[in-house]
Amino acid sequence: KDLWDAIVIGAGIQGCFTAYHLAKHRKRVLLLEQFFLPHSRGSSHGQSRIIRKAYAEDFYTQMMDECYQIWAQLQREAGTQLHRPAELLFLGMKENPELKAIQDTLTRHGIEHQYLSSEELKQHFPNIRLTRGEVGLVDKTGGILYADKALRVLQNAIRQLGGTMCDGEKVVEIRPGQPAVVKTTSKSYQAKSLIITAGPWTKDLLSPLGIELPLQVLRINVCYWKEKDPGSYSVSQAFPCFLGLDVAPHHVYGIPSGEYPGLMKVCYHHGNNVAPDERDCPIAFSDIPDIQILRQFVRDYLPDLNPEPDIMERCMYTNTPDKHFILDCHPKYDNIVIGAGFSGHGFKLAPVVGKVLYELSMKLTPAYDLTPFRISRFSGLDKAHL
Ligand code: PYC
Repeated sequence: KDLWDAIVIGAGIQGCFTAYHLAKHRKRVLLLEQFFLPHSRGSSHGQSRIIRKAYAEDFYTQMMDECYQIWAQLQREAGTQLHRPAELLFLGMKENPELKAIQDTLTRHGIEHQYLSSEELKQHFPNIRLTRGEVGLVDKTGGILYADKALRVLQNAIRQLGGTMCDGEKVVEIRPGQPAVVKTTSKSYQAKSLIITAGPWTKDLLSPLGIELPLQVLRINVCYWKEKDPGSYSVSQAFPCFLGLDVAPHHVYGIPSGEYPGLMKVCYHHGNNVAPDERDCPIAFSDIPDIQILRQFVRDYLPDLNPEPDIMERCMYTNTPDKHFILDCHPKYDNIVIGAGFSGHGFKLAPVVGKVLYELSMKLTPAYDLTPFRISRFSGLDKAHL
């Protein structure tokens, strides 16, 4: 009775989708979360995320097909709107190799898209100022996911499917073995398999288990900017989500106004290194270099926004060196599964990530080629070295 089929550590979007698939398949699943739910201390909170099929890599685009189906199914099951269509505009220089690779992927997969010359881009979106003659590529499958709502709906679904969630319990020790033992601040549990989806805390959980994953944790400032003329960048006026490729050393992305009326989300896809428990320590505005980059971007490209952030929220990215996820078993303990390194673009892909992690934990063969996501791609982390 006290032996769980699976324990999932971390109730962010990836852990929740993993628990959802386990519970759907009638597994006895326990989902552990260190903070009381809901919370905003990790990487899955906030009002919105971008959803898109457009990627330079085929493997993400292939996964996105099924992701859209599962998002739609969850939305139907819950009777709650979790997704709103909104075109996704890539803004970049004509010769940008990433832009070309994305266009090629969209063409190869027969996904509806539109290439816009500088002139066409100006006509389509007159309130974007093109400072360097950028061109556009529009993914017509793009949209906005309502992130907080999605997480809430998913957690309700896990309970309804018979899964158990314990929040406010931090994992303090993992003892590998069959069964594996998980000790938290209040209890000890046993399971046939463990899935670790602890976001920025993953590295510290895995160090005592003999692997040092090359994960970099970044503090991300999620900035909202006021429209001078309310509604001019709004989703209801068909303003798109966008990803700016050549506008700064890392991408800048935006989500049209709607979630906070009159405010548009424009963020830098990078930040400062941070220890996850120190993310919310006060930091002087002047010490945040990405805000300066964003101010300049807003001034240059979005002239109808006030170029000072109006609201700043916080989030974290957990990046791998190649920005591809880690979806694999521990090299030494094959009943410990790891989902990590979502590198700021994992939310939309969580339905399939969760399915793959469930399958790995149950020793099933996922339908996707997991080569890009293996731990062994990092030097010194293949089985032979451990
Ligand atoms: O869709 O990859 C994405 C994205 C960029 C920034 C936030 N989400």
